[in-house]
Amino acid sequence: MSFPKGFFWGGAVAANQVEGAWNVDGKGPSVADVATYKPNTDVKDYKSHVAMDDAHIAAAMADPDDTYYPKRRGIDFYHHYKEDLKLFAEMGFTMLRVSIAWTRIFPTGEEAEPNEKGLQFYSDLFAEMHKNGIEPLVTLSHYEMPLALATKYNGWVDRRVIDCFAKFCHACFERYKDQVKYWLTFNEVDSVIRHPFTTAGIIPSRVPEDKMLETCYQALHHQLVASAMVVKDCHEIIPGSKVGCMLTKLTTYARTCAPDDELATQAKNLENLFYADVHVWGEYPRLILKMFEHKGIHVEMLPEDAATLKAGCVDFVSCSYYMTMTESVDPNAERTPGNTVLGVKNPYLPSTDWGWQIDPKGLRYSLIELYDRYRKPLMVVENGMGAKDVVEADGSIHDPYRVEYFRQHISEMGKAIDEGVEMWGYTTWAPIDLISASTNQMSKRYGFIYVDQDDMGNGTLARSRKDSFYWYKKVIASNGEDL
Ligand code: BGP
Repeated sequence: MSFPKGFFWGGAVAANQVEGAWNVDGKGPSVADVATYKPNTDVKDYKSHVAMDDAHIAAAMADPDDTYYPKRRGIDFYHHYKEDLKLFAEMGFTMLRVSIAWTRIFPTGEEAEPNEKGLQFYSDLFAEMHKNGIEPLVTLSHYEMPLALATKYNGWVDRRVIDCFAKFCHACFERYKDQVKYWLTFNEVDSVIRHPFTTAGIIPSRVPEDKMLETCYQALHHQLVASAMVVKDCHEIIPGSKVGCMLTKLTTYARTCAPDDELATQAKNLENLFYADVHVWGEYPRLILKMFEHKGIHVEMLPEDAATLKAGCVDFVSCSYYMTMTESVDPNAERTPGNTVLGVKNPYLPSTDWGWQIDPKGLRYSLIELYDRYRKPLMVVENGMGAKDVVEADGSIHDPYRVEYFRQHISEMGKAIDEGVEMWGYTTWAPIDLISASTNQMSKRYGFIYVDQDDMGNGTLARSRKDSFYWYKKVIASNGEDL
């Protein structure tokens, strides 16, 4: 297996899942800060975010007790980042994917000037990364838009949010132009359709049910236009910068080879890829515009949007990859949850405790598909396994399941590279335990580094190395040879 020289190895996190300090140094509340954790429930997906309405938001903001809002405390990366970066450097990381919390820079999204303390925090963070030999990969929007834009405009449904975002990104490019070369615009840009509040600040109770899908596509269109605008801006401000799109890669297999299953599967895959199509090609695929027409979906596009999309094509394609899904037209086919989706169960695959199907070969399949379609360099910027870890009496944490998950996925990624796929890097989700995006649980752990904190926020926040820590270190040291 031959990972290219200079291949980036590392991990990925999002501000709202690690930083904490949600109302410190001028930060405004984001949509993530009002998502509730309900104790004693077997949460497997985004229930609390889906049920979001104005009354819930008002109650969350009036709640003096942060206990039920785990993203407000994260793992206190805001104050622990130096220690955490040292641990990442010890594993040999050459890249760390982080996001910038929009609300640290523009607390309500509409201030005339950026918040200096917020800007300084990330300046310090990037400086510390470089000191540790770690290249930053920065996501501009990772499920953490200003709550004020959600309540005032119903989020990305309103076209005015484009300018708010462009202003935020411009401030970031200006400030970090000498520190950050690699950027991503929207995390999992496709997930608006599945989780409108978290990803686009759309308050579902404000939208008639039969208009929800159209509303989501409208918000998505605004995000796609915004993304293209900021790609162009980044290229102008930071010569040589590389800006990518980020897709939830949900490769779907047909449950059977019955033609109806195959057609349903093809439709799923076209829908999944269309987001990246627009980013890479700068235009909507004809098949998707037809699909809108057939479903009676009207997306308002201004005449100038076509030129904007064309002028802001991305330099590379990135994705999260956790699982594949299966499709069937049989309404009785057994279902299983996946990353932000519910799909048909694949009888050939094992699953995690949260029902996410484990499919390392699906990663190879997905990379080949993406490279063949786009002919752009790829990065896998999220891949990992949520699991319940046990701390032994002596403090050690044995996580062979995690090692096995990564061993197989990295091996398949190596094979894809051998087959000709061009790849720049791989950042695992997540190198350190953090708050789960969908469930808000702490106990759904992803890290090589354990963080002493439970679902209710009890714990010392002490960091410790799991067995997988030493394994990943060895993988990086051998540039993926020693798995
Ligand atoms: C992706 C998100 C991440 C992340 C990951 C794991 O969809 O981009 O933010 O959290 O999934 O999901 P979860 O935390 O729900 O297990």
